[in-house]
Amino acid sequence: MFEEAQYLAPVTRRADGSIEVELSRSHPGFADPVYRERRNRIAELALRHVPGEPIPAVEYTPEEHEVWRIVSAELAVAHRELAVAEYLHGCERLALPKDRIPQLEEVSDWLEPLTGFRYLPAAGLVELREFYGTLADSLFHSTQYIRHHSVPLYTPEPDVVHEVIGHANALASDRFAALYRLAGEAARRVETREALEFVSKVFWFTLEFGVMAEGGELKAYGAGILSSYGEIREFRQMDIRPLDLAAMGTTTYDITHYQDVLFRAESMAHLEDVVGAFWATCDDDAIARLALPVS
Ligand code: NLE
Ligand code: FE2
Repeated sequence: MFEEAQYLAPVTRRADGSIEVELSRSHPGFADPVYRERRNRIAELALRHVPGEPIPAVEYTPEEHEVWRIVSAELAVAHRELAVAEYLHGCERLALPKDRIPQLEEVSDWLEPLTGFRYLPAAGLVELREFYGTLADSLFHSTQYIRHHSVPLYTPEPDVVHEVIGHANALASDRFAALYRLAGEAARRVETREALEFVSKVFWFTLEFGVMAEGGELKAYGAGILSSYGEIREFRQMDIRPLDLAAMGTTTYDITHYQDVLFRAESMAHLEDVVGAFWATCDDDAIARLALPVS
């Protein structure tokens, strides 16, 4: 979670010290007091995490595990048809459970021997530089709550399905993990807010919502497409544009609905050559030149 951070529900502390997650009126769980209480408890748990200590385990309810089972099953079918091979390779290596929500500590223990990545719990919004910067240390900030059961096919708000099925499977691939780390290094290197936002938008249009040509078809590798069994069935109909750093870094997007503008890499190597090399070397000056309006 990060840029999507704009959508993340604000977390506030009440006078009595308890935690309140403020869901917006349009959130499917807004009028569900049981869901809202769950969100408050899970945010509290994340806030209790001490760096270096194991991530506090959430005792998920049978209903929450059921949401995971439904979404996992739908996504597994969609992925075989619509996900890039490198992501499927990550799925095979990580072998996530399909019958229950895994704990972030478990996900970390499975990922670390593969690519070095571990997860950190996030109660709510994580500041942009912190979210991206820690990727350079092979750390991924993640929410722990699950989407509301009434709308399992899509949530604009990153949840544990998105963070784990979308991102952890990619982070189990050496090639994708290397790209995440390079994004983190870029976020640490740039100084201005504008440059940081440019780096984060390139991340949004690639590791979050990227698509790729493969075997004469269009496949998805972005975690935001790969965690929504609604959106993954639609991406081929969207406005598909060629991979272009200046365009990705300056195009605006609305996180509350399916993404209608997507950028296509021609292969993994093409993504690495263009986006990986950009993150590996970019600085404020280079980004300022890229961000200049074309006259
Ligand atoms: N739209 C994604 C999903 O439904 O899984 C989550 C948000 C990605 C930014
Ligand atoms: Fe994400």
